[in-house]
Amino acid sequence: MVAKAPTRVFIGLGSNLAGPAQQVRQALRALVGLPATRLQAHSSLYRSPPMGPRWQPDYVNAVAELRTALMPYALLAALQRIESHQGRNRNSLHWGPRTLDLDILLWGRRRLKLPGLIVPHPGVAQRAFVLYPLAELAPGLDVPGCGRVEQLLAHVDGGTLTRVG
Ligand code: A4P
Ligand code: MG
Repeated sequence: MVAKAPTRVFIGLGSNLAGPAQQVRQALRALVGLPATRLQAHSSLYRSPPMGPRWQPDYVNAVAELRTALMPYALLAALQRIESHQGRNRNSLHWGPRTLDLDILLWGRRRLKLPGLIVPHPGVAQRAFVLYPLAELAPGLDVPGCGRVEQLLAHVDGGTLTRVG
């Protein structure tokens, strides 16, 4: 299903298995191939220690900006197909290691609370590995219900985040 006017949507990408930086780059290429969607820009890649169980490898994260005419559930389904294609095991531990995680961070200025789809993605405002790439990509961006990205950045610790070359 497609909407009439494209919406500005931000996607969070994360990986900590099977060549995380390569996984993120492969996923960015997959986003280019989505129907009724344009990949407008993407951030640098950032490495950080895991949030959640400590025994897992470091993550590589990035944020992508899309213009899409897809409806929210259609985009979510397409993102889950990309995750599966890149070997995502959906039955594994909560906040455990994964080859690829694609989250819908923001959907224009909308707030969605639908079964299986919450936007802004819960945790956007508290996670350095989301806020740093988001601020790089969209300075001054307002996160609906949370505030400007720079204000949110002031409350997280970016000290363990490093840019991947
Ligand atoms: N879902 C609801 N809202 C959304 C949304 N906005 N975007 C539902 C995408 N999915 C959404 O997701 C579980 C369910 O969330 C889906 O069925 C979907 O309908 P999932 O991807 O299967 O599971 P998950 O990713 O393990 O769960 P969760 O709670 O989304 O995990 P997070 O929040 O993504 O955290 N440490 C670092 N440094 N970097 C990371 O990227 N990521 C995680 C996972 C843990 N630690 C990390 C990182
Ligand atoms: Mg997820």
